[in-house]
Amino acid sequence: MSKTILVTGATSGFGKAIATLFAKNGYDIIINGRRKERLAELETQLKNDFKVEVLSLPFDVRKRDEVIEAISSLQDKWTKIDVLVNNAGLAQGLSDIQDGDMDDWDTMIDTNVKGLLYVTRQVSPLMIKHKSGHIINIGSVAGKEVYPKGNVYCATKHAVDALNKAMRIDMLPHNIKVTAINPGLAETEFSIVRFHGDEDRAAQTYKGFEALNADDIAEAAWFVATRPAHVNINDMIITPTAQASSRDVFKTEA
Ligand code: NDP
Ligand code: 8X3
Repeated sequence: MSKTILVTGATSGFGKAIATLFAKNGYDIIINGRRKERLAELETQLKNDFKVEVLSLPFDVRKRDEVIEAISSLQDKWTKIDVLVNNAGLAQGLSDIQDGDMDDWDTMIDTNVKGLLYVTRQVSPLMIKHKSGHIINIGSVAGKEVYPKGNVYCATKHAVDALNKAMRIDMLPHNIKVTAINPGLAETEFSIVRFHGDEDRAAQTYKGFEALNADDIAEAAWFVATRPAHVNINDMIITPTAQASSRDVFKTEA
């Protein structure tokens, strides 16, 4: 019987690459995101390219009722979720704390922390029922250390780090694996979102070195999901070769 993965935030970046790689390897896929047209496009593409079953499940992870409604509406076939990737997330803004935009703060906290919790709260009981599963949390190097002006985004990813460790303990009796993948600088739509659509400023972030790409993270997700039953990868930090930490990036040009 084929396996099923649910990927939040699959309309772009890591989530899209993860959904695509798992589909390529025969998984049936539940794809989530808010942009329905992108989900529909990806659904068609994955079905055509890989002949797997794909279910688009649009919802906003920040909206508790939408999350509950979406997961509880799943037909039986889709309720045995082997892998959940808590990937939906974002940074908005890059400011000193005294200048921060409080709407940006709310969005980051609601998405990266509360959204991850809402989805996990709905999916983990399904995994427990089947006594198996794997929750992969997409954290960040920003969850391991802070950097200037990163304050609230870093705080949300530190929360993901803590929740990953806590979930690992809570899931132990249920034979459910829990893994954090913590990427460094990766070129996706992340910085365009962070800078509120300013593509030039976003592109500047990745100048002068080779950033990670979404496929690098998809390969890491595939690696952790395909270890033998007795092996759990707890925590993984992946950076570009040119990046040693949030603040140490070797750039050949500014
Ligand atoms: P992208 O902006 O390319 O993708 C983000 C995805 O999250 C989109 O599919 C978006 O879909 C989804 N999303 C955002 N808000 C919501 C929401 N409220 N409900 C449902 N889905 C949502 O960025 P990345 O792929 O780079 O980011 C993925 C994750 O990786 C994030 O958690 C990010 O913090 C983390 N990360 C990114 C790094 C990087 O440098 N790129 C490094 C380390 C971690 P839609 O807009 O359609 O809802
Ligand atoms: C994204 C990586 O360094 O921009 O989590 O915070 S960084």
